[in-house]
Amino acid sequence: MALTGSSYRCDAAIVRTPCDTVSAGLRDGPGADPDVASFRIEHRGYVAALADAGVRVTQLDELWEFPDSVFVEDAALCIAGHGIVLRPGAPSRAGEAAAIRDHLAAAGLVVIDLPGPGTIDGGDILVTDEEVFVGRSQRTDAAGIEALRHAVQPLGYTVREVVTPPSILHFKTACGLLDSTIIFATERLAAVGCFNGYDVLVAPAGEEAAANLIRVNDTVFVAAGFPQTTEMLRGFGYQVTEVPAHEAAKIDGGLSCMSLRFTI
Ligand code: CIR
Repeated sequence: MALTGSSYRCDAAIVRTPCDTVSAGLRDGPGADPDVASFRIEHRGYVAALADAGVRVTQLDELWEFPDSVFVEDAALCIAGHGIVLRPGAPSRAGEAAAIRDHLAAAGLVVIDLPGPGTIDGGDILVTDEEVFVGRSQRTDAAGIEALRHAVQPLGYTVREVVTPPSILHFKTACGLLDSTIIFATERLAAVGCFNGYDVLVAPAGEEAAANLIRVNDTVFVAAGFPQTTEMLRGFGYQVTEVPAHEAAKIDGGLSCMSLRFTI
């Protein structure tokens, strides 16, 4: 039986500095490029918020050859003392997995290399205390989910395969964990019924982009600019920190994507 809160309690995190080429990051549709200097300022704020929440942060050097490499979440899954090297589904991002591998080991995690041929992005994975939700998406396929199932079952987790709504990049674009049994999600995702057995708080209308929140120890990080969400969560007794992530959002990134969080 997993410890209550094991899914959001952490004492360490790995992040990566946004690189000079981040303006070429992948995105769905047209839109303004992120500004590198502004992105780095926001990233420093994100790192400071992690430290304030009691997390020791290891900041990796930028990788100019991978414009999206600031989104370390997609390259690995840190779970129960293990670092699972994933298989990012976008061809331009596949090499990010090898680039994170040694850092997982250096952090003291037991490294597991997910075998091919499937693909799976960390953004499609939501871990609760006992379950691993995985959303099948444009980036995450059946073979990738099967490989992950084999990797996490021996660690005591059950995999729940769900579907990432077609209009969004990743499953966690539309949801985040608030507590061991409470999930915050967009109305659309909640309506699918994939969270049976959990309580769901629905994102206020118009603030669906706030759904990619993260619980870090006793603090919930919510992207800045979503006042109804912040007020609602505070009303439920959560300690909320608003973290600016406007530049990440320009290339479809959010708060969960920018760190790997774990306990050592
Ligand atoms: C991408 O399309 O891969 C990046 N521009 C955004 C990745 C965001 N990652 C995440 O949601 N886990």
